[in-house]
Amino acid sequence: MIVTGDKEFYKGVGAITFEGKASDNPLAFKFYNPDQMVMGKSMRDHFKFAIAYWHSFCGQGGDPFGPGTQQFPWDTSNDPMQRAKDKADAAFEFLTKMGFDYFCFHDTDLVDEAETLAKNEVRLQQISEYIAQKKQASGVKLLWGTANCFSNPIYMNGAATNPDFNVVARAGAQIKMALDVTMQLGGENYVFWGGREGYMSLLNTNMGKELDHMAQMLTMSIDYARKQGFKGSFFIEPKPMEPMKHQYDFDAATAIGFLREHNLDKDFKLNIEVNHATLAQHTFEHELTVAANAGMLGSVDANRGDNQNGWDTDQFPVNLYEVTEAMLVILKAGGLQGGGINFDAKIRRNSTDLEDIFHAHIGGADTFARALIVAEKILTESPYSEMRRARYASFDSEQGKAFEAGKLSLEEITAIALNDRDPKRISGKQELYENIINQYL
Ligand code: XLS
Ligand code: NI
Ligand code: NI
Repeated sequence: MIVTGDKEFYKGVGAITFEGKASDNPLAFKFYNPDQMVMGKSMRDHFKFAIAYWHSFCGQGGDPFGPGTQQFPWDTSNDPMQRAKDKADAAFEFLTKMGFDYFCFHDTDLVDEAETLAKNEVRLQQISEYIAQKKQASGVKLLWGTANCFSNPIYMNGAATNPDFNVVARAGAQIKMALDVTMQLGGENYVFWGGREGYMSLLNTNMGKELDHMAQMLTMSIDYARKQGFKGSFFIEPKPMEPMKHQYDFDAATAIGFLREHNLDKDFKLNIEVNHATLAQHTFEHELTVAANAGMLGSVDANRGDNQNGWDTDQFPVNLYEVTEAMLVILKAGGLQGGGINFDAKIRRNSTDLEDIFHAHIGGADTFARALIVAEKILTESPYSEMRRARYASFDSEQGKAFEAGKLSLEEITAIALNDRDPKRISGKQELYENIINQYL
């Protein structure tokens, strides 16, 4: 059901439905068919597609060289509360036209920050009540909320890792208020992306102290939310750089090590973002695999980077080969734990029609849907799984099993090597694996 406010913002666009590959309607899904079953689960449930409030309803295309290029018709009132309500109307109209079930937000996306924290809390509570009604009317759910502890200049030296305790306390208050809104709106998860948690120079930075402070803030946040009855997951979203030269949550492996060191691994999982993976010189597939191996594959921020430059371009996903590799990892891991696919992506600065945002999300959803169908076929019809199993078959032998179980000493393994055999040369067959992916695309 489409839910609009007093006025309709996306005039001329109705409900986006599945029409199949043969359709030439640009405002229809070609592959994403929400109720289609794939490996025993509907596409809707595999993905839990979410829209990112910040990119789609706040960011107007400004860059370091010039202001925004889009004129949002919901961003006109002089009253910040009215603007926030109009923005919520636009968000829910868009969501319900797309047929997506989820959204994600930062506290500061919902309503402009007031001059003081206390006034800000009042604003947040008001908009939270308004959005709760829109949720009720539409059935749309909240995948996760988060606190923007990076845009306000007060955080220029960090938030939880700020050298000044007064700023750390302010960050704590902001996180508490964002958690409150997330819980009021039935949020299924809560995200920490360490925007300014990192350093520009080690000369003025006590890294050990700052990391301990960060862990302390996460511990306090968990304690508070659990006390209020919050059952969802907390996610860390790794990113290696930008805005800081070095971000503390550099990549999945770094974040997992940090969480385990500070006993946070029971409450936390990871939110893996494609463009953050590539900024860390990894692939999306690599970061997903590291998280899955640790049992911490929580959620995905879907987008893509650009091979020709080295920053977070947050483009919508189109690369079928890359997303198929990712879906293979996600399916093998048994799906995402509690999270979904949040389009943390923005249209280009010169995409200025109101309908462009529909094309962007349709393309992203279709890319994931197509990749899911292909990945299912690769797993169930192709020799891929058997080839991977056979590659490690020697560990199914008696001695191989004993090694894996920790029952062999270095002397014993030496004796096996001396007695038995010279290892054969066994091909890794990478090109064949690559061809199999192509064959099923
Ligand atoms: C920025 C991050 C951010 C988080 C939420 O690069 O992706 O958008 O997802 O704070
Ligand atoms: Ni990002
Ligand atoms: Ni993100």
